[in-house]
Amino acid sequence: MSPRKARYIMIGGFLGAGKTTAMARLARRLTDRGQKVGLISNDQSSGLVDTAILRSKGFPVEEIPGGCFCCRFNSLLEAADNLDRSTRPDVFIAEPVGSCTDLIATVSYPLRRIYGERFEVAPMSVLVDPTRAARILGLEKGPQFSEKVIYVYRKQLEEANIIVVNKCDAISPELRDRLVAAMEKSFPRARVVTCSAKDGTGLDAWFDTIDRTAPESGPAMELNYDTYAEGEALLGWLNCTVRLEASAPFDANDTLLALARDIRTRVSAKGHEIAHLKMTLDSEDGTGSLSVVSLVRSDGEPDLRESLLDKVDGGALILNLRAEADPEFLKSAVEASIAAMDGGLRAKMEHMDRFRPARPQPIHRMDGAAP
Ligand SMILES: Nc1nc2c(ncn2[C@@H]2O[C@H](COP(=O)(O)OP(=O)(O)OP(=O)(O)O)[C@@H](O)[C@H]2O)c(=O)[nH]1
Ligand SMILES: [Mg+2]
Repeated sequence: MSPRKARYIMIGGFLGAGKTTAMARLARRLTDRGQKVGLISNDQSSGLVDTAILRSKGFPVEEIPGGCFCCRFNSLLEAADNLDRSTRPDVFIAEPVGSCTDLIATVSYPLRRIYGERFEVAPMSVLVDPTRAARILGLEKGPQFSEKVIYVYRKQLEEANIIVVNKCDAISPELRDRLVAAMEKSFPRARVVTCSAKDGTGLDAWFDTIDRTAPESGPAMELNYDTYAEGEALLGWLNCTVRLEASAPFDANDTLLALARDIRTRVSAKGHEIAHLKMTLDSEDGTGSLSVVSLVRSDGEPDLRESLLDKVDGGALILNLRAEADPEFLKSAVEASIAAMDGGLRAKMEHMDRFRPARPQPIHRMDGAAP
């Protein structure tokens, strides 16, 4: 391998903030400029919607299932090795699990200190969904997570080098400005930028900020790992794959939207807050195209983020749900919603994992970038 260094860019942020959407945008921009990219997705479990979305866009993706980057640090390096063998990326773009924090001390610093000859580590961006952030910072009212989940959320912002207020297409300029001011006040170390990963507004300024900002080298953020572990474990996690078949062609986009609404009704009826429900349906027609639906809060509307143009006879449904609820409850809610799907659909559950994330146990934790 040549001594050429690859850039390593981490895009963090809470569940549903828009990390995968932004990652695809950044990957496209770099590819258009002639650079080779390698994407790394990560989750507590396997069967990832994010990997399916990114692969459908034609990018090389390695998935690290079964724990966050800090706890699977060696897998992170293996993923980079695999991408090096297939693509030799100039830039790695990595999306950590959305409930994970302390990534500078446990991932960025170790990469710089141990593998500094191989990676040039960029400053860390942390994306926020503005509606979620406005509730957590007390600017707006609405359904909330409990205190220990909010602890994790705020810690993500505290360690950010760049805070990215995303989804500005979906809020008023007035709320955007109030959020920026509140972020600058509460998290003065970070640069705050705004964008819409969906329509592209503000992305160039953010990506330029990544290029122009020196990664920090100071002491690791203070973090109470007990509270962090408790906060993360309040979130129930469910990943499943379901085979759908129908006697007559059906509209996969409408099916996923209806399924998202039905799951939302069941979960919110019990007062649980959804962090992110995301689903893909692959018609397996050989085109690689997908129907993709996301829902990022219990009082939100499902978003048809990618649609299939033609009706389908069946396909593989991947469903990932993260909510502040008992995983067994999530299982019963999802099973009930799948059983209640209409349109003469037959559904066969092929794989299901549900659990609460285990206590984070980082392989490395470093108190600065220099030895
Ligand atoms: N309106 C709007 N929606 C966006 C924007 N960026 C992302 N979204 C939507 O937000 C939802 C979540 O986006 P993702 O990119 O999957 O978020 P994520 O942070 O990767 O989510 P997790 O991987 O589950 O943590 C999807 O419905 C996206 O279409 C944006 O700029 N504007
Ligand atoms: Mg994602």
